[in-house]
Amino acid sequence: EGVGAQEYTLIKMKVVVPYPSKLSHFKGRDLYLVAATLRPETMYGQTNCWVHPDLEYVAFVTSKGEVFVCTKRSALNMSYQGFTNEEGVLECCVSLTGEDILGLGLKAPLSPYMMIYSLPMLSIRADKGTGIVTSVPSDSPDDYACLLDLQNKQPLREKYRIDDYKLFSFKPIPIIDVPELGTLSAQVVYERLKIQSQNDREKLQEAKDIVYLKGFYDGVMLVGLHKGRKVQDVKKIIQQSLIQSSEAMIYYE
Ligand code: A2H
Repeated sequence: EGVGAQEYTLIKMKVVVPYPSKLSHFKGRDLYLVAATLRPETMYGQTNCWVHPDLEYVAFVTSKGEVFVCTKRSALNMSYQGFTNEEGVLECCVSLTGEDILGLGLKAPLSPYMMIYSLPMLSIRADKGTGIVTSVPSDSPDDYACLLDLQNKQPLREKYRIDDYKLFSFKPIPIIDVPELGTLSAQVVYERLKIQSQNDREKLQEAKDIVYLKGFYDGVMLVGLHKGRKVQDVKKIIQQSLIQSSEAMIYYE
C-alpha cells in the first residue's frame, strides 16, 4: 500500500449458469464479475452491473479456485495482493472483450433483485478499478444517467442486443435518505441540474460531488440491519460483513 493508495471494496457478482461459450471452459467452478466500489453500503440498491463493451477483460483462477473476471491490469494488481497462488502469474487466464460478458445473469450481494444483468456503460475507464462497475442508480448519478439512456434509447439497446427483460424490470431502490435530496438522491440531482444523458460529463461531475458529500456525511440508511443509522457510521461495518460472508474483498491500487 503506497502513498495515495486507494482502497476499494471488490464486490463478487456471481455469474449464473450456464456460462456463455467464451467462459464454458470454467464449467464447474464458481465464476464472478468483480466490481470495484467506494460505497459498499449502497449494495442494497444494486439494479444491474456495468461493463464496457470495447474493453479487454480476462478471466483467471484465484488461489481459492474461483474464477474472477476483470481487466488484466487489475488482475495483475490482485496477483500481488494475495489473490493468486503466485505473484504476477494468472492461472488459466482467458482473454475476453466486454461484449463477451454483456447480458450475463448475476447474483449480487445484498441486492433485493434475485438476479440482475450486465449492461453496457461507455464511460468506464480502463485505468481504474476492475473495469466492472456495480450500478446503484438511487445514489450514483453516473449509474442513473446510464440506466435512463438505455431505457429511453432504443437504438442503443439494439446496438448492444439488450433484451428488454434485462432492463425494464429494474427501478432505482430507495436505500439512503439524504437531507434536502430525499431517498433517490441521484435522480433528484440529475433532474435539478437538468442533465440530459450519460455524456453530460461536466454536469454529472457536479452532481456526483453534491450527492457524494451529502450522502456520506448526512445520509441515513433506510434498509438492512443498520436501518436508521448514519452512512458514515455503518460503511465499514457493512464492508466487513460482506468480507466475512466471502461476498467481497479489499483491493488497493
Ligand atoms: B461507485 P474513483 Cl452508489 N470507470 O460504486 C468509471 N467508474 C468507475 C470505475 C471505472 N473503471 N471503477 C469504479 N467506478 C465507479 C457505487 C457508487 C460509486 C455510488 C456512488 C458514487 C460512486 C455504485 N456505482 O462513485 O474515481 C464506482 O462507482 C463516485 C466516484 O476510483 C466507484 O464507486 O474514486 C467509483 O466510481 C470509484 O471512483
